[in-house]
Amino acid sequence: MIHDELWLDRYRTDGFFVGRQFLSPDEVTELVGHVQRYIHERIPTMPSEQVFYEDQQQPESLKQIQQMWKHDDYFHALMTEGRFRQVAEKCLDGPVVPKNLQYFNKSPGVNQPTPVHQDAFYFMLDPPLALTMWLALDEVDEENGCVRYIPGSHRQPLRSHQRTGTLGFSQGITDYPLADEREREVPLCARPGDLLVHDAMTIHRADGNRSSTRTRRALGMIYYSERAKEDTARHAKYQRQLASEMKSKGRV
Ligand SMILES: O=C(O)CCC(=O)C(=O)O
Repeated sequence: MIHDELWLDRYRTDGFFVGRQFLSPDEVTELVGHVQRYIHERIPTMPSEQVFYEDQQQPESLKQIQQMWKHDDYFHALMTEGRFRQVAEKCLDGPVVPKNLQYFNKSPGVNQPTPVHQDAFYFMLDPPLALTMWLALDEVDEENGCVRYIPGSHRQPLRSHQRTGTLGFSQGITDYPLADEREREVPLCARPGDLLVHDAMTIHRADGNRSSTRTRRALGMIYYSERAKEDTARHAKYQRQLASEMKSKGRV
Protein backbone atom coordinates (compact mmCIF):
# COMPACT_ATOMS: atom_id res chain seq x y z
CA MET A 1 0.00 0.00 0.00
CA ILE A 2 2.80 2.43 0.80
CA HIS A 3 4.05 2.02 -2.75
CA ASP A 4 0.94 3.67 -4.08
CA GLU A 5 2.34 6.80 -5.69
CA LEU A 6 -1.06 8.52 -5.46
CA TRP A 7 -0.54 8.93 -1.72
CA LEU A 8 2.70 10.68 -2.35
CA ASP A 9 1.18 12.96 -4.98
CA ARG A 10 -1.57 14.00 -2.57
CA TYR A 11 0.96 14.55 0.22
CA ARG A 12 3.09 16.79 -1.97
CA THR A 13 0.14 18.71 -3.47
CA ASP A 14 -2.13 19.09 -0.43
CA GLY A 15 0.27 18.67 2.48
CA PHE A 16 -1.70 15.66 3.79
CA PHE A 17 -3.24 12.37 2.71
CA VAL A 18 -5.35 9.53 4.09
CA GLY A 19 -4.37 5.89 3.82
CA ARG A 20 -7.70 4.11 4.23
CA GLN A 21 -7.52 0.85 6.21
CA PHE A 22 -3.79 1.16 6.70
CA LEU A 23 -4.33 -1.30 9.54
CA SER A 24 -6.79 -4.19 9.20
CA PRO A 25 -9.59 -4.61 11.77
CA ASP A 26 -7.57 -7.40 13.48
CA GLU A 27 -4.50 -5.19 13.68
CA VAL A 28 -6.56 -2.37 15.17
CA THR A 29 -8.01 -4.74 17.79
CA GLU A 30 -4.51 -5.83 18.76
CA LEU A 31 -3.28 -2.24 18.91
CA VAL A 32 -6.21 -1.04 21.01
CA GLY A 33 -5.51 -3.93 23.41
CA HIS A 34 -1.94 -2.69 23.78
CA VAL A 35 -3.13 0.89 24.33
CA GLN A 36 -5.38 -0.34 27.14
CA ARG A 37 -2.56 -2.40 28.62
CA TYR A 38 -0.27 0.62 28.41
CA ILE A 39 -2.79 2.85 30.19
CA HIS A 40 -3.03 0.40 33.10
CA GLU A 41 0.60 -0.70 33.34
CA ARG A 42 2.75 2.17 32.19
CA ILE A 43 0.99 5.42 33.08
CA PRO A 44 1.60 4.91 36.82
CA THR A 45 5.34 4.77 36.11
CA MET A 46 5.50 7.80 33.79
CA PRO A 47 6.51 11.41 34.56
CA SER A 48 3.33 13.40 35.17
CA GLU A 49 4.22 15.99 32.52
CA GLN A 50 3.83 13.30 29.84
CA VAL A 51 0.25 12.36 30.78
CA PHE A 52 -2.58 14.88 30.40
CA TYR A 53 -6.11 14.69 31.79
CA GLU A 54 -8.87 17.24 31.22
CA ASP A 55 -9.66 16.67 34.88
CA GLN A 56 -7.15 14.79 36.99
CA GLN A 57 -9.93 13.55 39.25
CA GLN A 58 -11.53 11.74 36.29
CA PRO A 59 -9.33 8.96 34.82
CA GLU A 60 -11.73 8.68 31.86
CA SER A 61 -10.82 12.25 30.89
CA LEU A 62 -7.30 11.08 29.85
CA LYS A 63 -6.56 13.19 26.75
CA GLN A 64 -2.91 12.71 25.83
CA ILE A 65 0.05 10.47 26.55
CA GLN A 66 3.44 11.59 25.27
CA GLN A 67 6.48 9.51 24.26
CA MET A 68 4.83 6.10 24.62
CA TRP A 69 7.56 4.48 22.56
CA LYS A 70 10.14 5.36 25.20
CA HIS A 71 8.34 3.43 27.94
CA ASP A 72 7.22 0.22 26.24
CA ASP A 73 8.79 -2.35 23.89
CA TYR A 74 5.63 -2.89 21.83
CA PHE A 75 5.25 0.82 21.05
CA HIS A 76 8.98 1.20 20.52
CA ALA A 77 8.84 -1.43 17.77
CA LEU A 78 5.70 0.11 16.28
CA MET A 79 7.45 3.45 15.97
CA THR A 80 10.91 2.40 14.88
CA GLU A 81 10.33 -0.69 12.73
CA GLY A 82 7.86 -1.52 10.04
CA ARG A 83 5.26 0.25 8.00
CA PHE A 84 4.81 3.60 9.73
CA ARG A 85 8.48 4.42 9.50
CA GLN A 86 8.55 3.30 5.86
CA VAL A 87 5.74 5.71 5.00
CA ALA A 88 7.61 8.51 6.77
CA GLU A 89 10.78 7.73 4.81
CA LYS A 90 8.88 7.78 1.57
CA CYS A 91 7.15 11.10 2.29
CA LEU A 92 10.29 12.77 3.62
CA ASP A 93 12.39 11.30 0.86
CA GLY A 94 15.11 9.69 2.96
CA PRO A 95 16.06 8.52 6.44
CA VAL A 96 13.99 9.75 9.37
CA VAL A 97 14.37 10.21 13.11
CA PRO A 98 11.42 8.93 15.20
CA LYS A 99 10.51 11.68 17.69
CA ASN A 100 7.22 11.05 19.45
CA LEU A 101 4.44 8.51 19.74
CA GLN A 102 1.36 10.04 21.32
CA TYR A 103 -2.10 8.93 22.34
CA PHE A 104 -4.94 11.41 21.77
CA ASN A 105 -8.48 11.23 23.03
CA LYS A 106 -11.43 13.60 23.26
CA SER A 107 -13.65 12.06 25.92
CA PRO A 108 -17.38 12.73 25.61
CA GLY A 109 -18.55 15.39 28.04
CA VAL A 110 -15.11 16.65 28.98
CA ASN A 111 -12.86 17.72 26.10
CA GLN A 112 -11.65 20.71 24.17
CA PRO A 113 -11.14 21.73 20.55
CA THR A 114 -7.63 21.42 19.13
CA PRO A 115 -6.44 24.96 18.33
CA VAL A 116 -5.48 25.73 14.75
CA HIS A 117 -1.72 25.28 14.37
CA GLN A 118 1.27 24.16 12.31
CA ASP A 119 3.34 21.43 13.99
CA ALA A 120 6.53 23.07 12.70
CA PHE A 121 6.00 25.87 15.19
CA TYR A 122 6.47 23.36 18.02
CA PHE A 123 9.25 21.39 16.35
CA MET A 124 11.73 24.27 15.84
CA LEU A 125 13.47 22.71 12.81
CA ASP A 126 15.50 24.18 10.00
CA PRO A 127 14.46 23.24 7.37
CA PRO A 128 11.06 22.12 8.74
CA LEU A 129 11.20 18.66 7.17
CA ALA A 130 8.97 16.56 9.37
CA LEU A 131 5.55 14.94 9.44
CA THR A 132 2.88 13.70 11.77
CA MET A 133 0.82 10.55 11.34
CA TRP A 134 -2.56 10.26 12.97
CA LEU A 135 -4.02 6.77 13.19
CA ALA A 136 -7.74 6.59 14.02
CA LEU A 137 -8.67 4.03 16.69
CA ASP A 138 -12.37 4.97 16.72
CA GLU A 139 -14.94 6.07 14.16
CA VAL A 140 -14.15 9.76 13.80
CA ASP A 141 -16.46 12.31 12.19
CA GLU A 142 -17.53 15.93 12.48
CA GLU A 143 -19.55 15.24 15.63
CA ASN A 144 -16.70 13.79 17.69
CA GLY A 145 -14.01 16.13 16.41
CA CYS A 146 -12.28 14.96 13.24
CA VAL A 147 -9.05 16.64 12.11
CA ARG A 148 -9.48 19.46 9.54
CA TYR A 149 -6.74 20.49 7.13
CA ILE A 150 -6.22 23.39 4.74
CA PRO A 151 -4.97 21.94 1.45
CA GLY A 152 -1.80 23.58 0.17
CA SER A 153 -1.13 25.48 3.41
CA HIS A 154 2.19 23.62 3.79
CA ARG A 155 3.57 25.77 0.95
CA GLN A 156 2.96 29.02 2.89
CA PRO A 157 5.38 30.43 5.46
CA LEU A 158 5.11 29.58 9.14
CA ARG A 159 2.38 31.72 10.74
CA SER A 160 2.70 33.51 14.05
CA HIS A 161 1.45 31.49 17.03
CA GLN A 162 0.67 32.35 20.61
CA ARG A 163 -0.09 30.51 23.81
CA THR A 164 -3.51 28.88 24.15
CA GLY A 165 -4.93 27.60 27.41
CA THR A 166 -5.26 24.12 25.91
CA LEU A 167 -3.31 21.40 27.67
CA GLY A 168 -1.30 19.43 25.10
CA PHE A 169 -1.78 22.03 22.36
CA SER A 170 -0.15 25.06 23.86
CA GLN A 171 0.14 27.12 20.66
CA GLY A 172 -2.39 28.45 18.17
CA ILE A 173 -2.18 30.62 15.03
CA THR A 174 -2.88 34.23 15.98
CA ASP A 175 -4.42 35.52 12.74
CA TYR A 176 -6.68 32.58 11.78
CA PRO A 177 -8.72 32.59 9.61
CA LEU A 178 -7.27 34.72 6.85
CA ALA A 179 -9.54 35.28 3.82
CA ASP A 180 -11.46 32.07 2.97
CA GLU A 181 -9.40 29.68 5.10
CA ARG A 182 -12.38 28.53 7.12
CA GLU A 183 -14.28 27.54 3.94
CA ARG A 184 -11.24 25.74 2.54
CA GLU A 185 -10.88 23.44 5.55
CA VAL A 186 -11.25 19.74 4.68
CA PRO A 187 -12.80 17.67 7.51
CA LEU A 188 -11.31 14.19 7.44
CA CYS A 189 -13.68 11.58 8.77
CA ALA A 190 -11.88 8.34 9.52
CA ARG A 191 -12.58 4.73 10.43
CA PRO A 192 -10.45 2.70 12.85
CA GLY A 193 -7.22 1.80 11.05
CA ASP A 194 -7.27 4.80 8.68
CA LEU A 195 -4.00 6.73 8.68
CA LEU A 196 -3.84 10.50 8.18
CA VAL A 197 -0.40 11.90 7.38
CA HIS A 198 0.39 15.62 7.35
CA ASP A 199 3.38 17.80 6.64
CA ALA A 200 4.76 19.78 9.61
CA MET A 201 3.76 23.02 7.85
CA THR A 202 0.14 22.07 7.12
CA ILE A 203 -2.43 24.15 8.97
CA HIS A 204 -4.90 21.98 10.89
CA ARG A 205 -7.29 21.96 13.81
CA ALA A 206 -10.13 19.88 15.28
CA ASP A 207 -13.42 20.70 16.99
CA GLY A 208 -14.30 19.29 20.38
CA ASN A 209 -16.23 16.04 20.75
CA ARG A 210 -19.92 17.01 20.84
CA SER A 211 -21.22 13.45 21.10
CA SER A 212 -22.50 12.25 24.44
CA THR A 213 -21.10 8.70 24.37
CA ARG A 214 -18.37 8.28 21.77
CA THR A 215 -14.64 8.52 22.43
CA ARG A 216 -12.28 9.88 19.76
CA ARG A 217 -9.07 7.96 20.22
CA ALA A 218 -6.03 8.12 17.93
CA LEU A 219 -2.30 7.53 17.94
CA GLY A 220 0.00 10.29 16.68
CA MET A 221 3.49 9.54 15.36
CA ILE A 222 6.04 12.23 14.64
CA TYR A 223 9.10 11.71 12.44
CA TYR A 224 11.75 14.27 11.49
CA SER A 225 13.86 14.02 8.37
CA GLU A 226 17.52 13.40 9.15
CA ARG A 227 18.18 16.55 7.09
CA ALA A 228 16.23 18.79 9.49
CA LYS A 229 18.32 20.48 12.17
CA GLU A 230 16.65 20.82 15.52
CA ASP A 231 17.24 23.82 17.74
CA THR A 232 17.60 21.46 20.67
CA ALA A 233 18.52 24.11 23.26
CA ARG A 234 15.50 26.28 22.41
CA HIS A 235 13.21 23.28 22.24
CA ALA A 236 14.37 21.89 25.60
CA LYS A 237 13.97 25.34 27.19
CA TYR A 238 10.41 25.61 25.86
CA GLN A 239 9.55 22.12 27.13
CA ARG A 240 10.94 22.91 30.58
CA GLN A 241 9.01 26.18 30.78
CA LEU A 242 5.81 24.51 29.70
CA ALA A 243 6.22 21.63 32.18
CA SER A 244 6.87 24.02 35.05
CA GLU A 245 3.87 26.19 34.10
CA MET A 246 1.60 23.15 33.88
CA LYS A 247 2.82 21.94 37.27
CA SER A 248 2.36 25.35 38.91
CA LYS A 249 -1.21 25.51 37.55
CA GLY A 250 -1.88 21.97 38.86
CA ARG A 251 -2.63 20.68 35.35
CA VAL A 252 -0.18 17.72 35.52
O1 LIG B 1 -5.93 14.95 17.68
C1 LIG B 1 -6.09 16.12 17.36
O2 LIG B 1 -7.08 16.77 17.67
C2 LIG B 1 -5.08 16.85 16.54
C3 LIG B 1 -3.74 16.22 16.53
C4 LIG B 1 -2.74 17.17 15.97
O3 LIG B 1 -2.96 18.34 15.85
C5 LIG B 1 -1.43 16.67 15.58
O4 LIG B 1 -1.17 15.47 15.77
O5 LIG B 1 -0.64 17.45 15.04
